[in-house]
Amino acid sequence: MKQLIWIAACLLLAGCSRPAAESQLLFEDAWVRAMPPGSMMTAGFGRLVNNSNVDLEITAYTSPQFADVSLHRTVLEDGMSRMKEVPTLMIPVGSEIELAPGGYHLMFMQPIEKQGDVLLLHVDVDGGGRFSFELPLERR
Ligand SMILES: [Cu+2]
Repeated sequence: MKQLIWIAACLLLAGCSRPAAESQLLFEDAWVRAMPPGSMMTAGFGRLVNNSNVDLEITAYTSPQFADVSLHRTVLEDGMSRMKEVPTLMIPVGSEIELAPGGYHLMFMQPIEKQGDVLLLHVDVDGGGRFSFELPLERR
């Protein structure tokens, strides 16, 4: 039954081209830092888990609430902390990638509409699948 609901939600949201059983991506413990008034960007964290039976390569992130969403990684270069965009992210079968302060993180930039309590995030994977997540905005 859970599977059926997932498929229905998936079709409703974006028209996935693959059945749910073939490609399942989870976003565990996901949260987005609540934005102070006037702020133009924020960051999201959690664990992206490949629960499917194929490797998943993430190729795009979008949200109806932001004009620009991308994956960044904070790296140390010459003792300086810098953020670099990560255009694609491969998550092998059965593995997970942690997004945490100081490492990988989602950057949400150029807010389009009022944020409320929840952000909608679409994650596109190579081959045409799309996964959608609702991420809570939290003050941490
Ligand atoms: Cu960043």
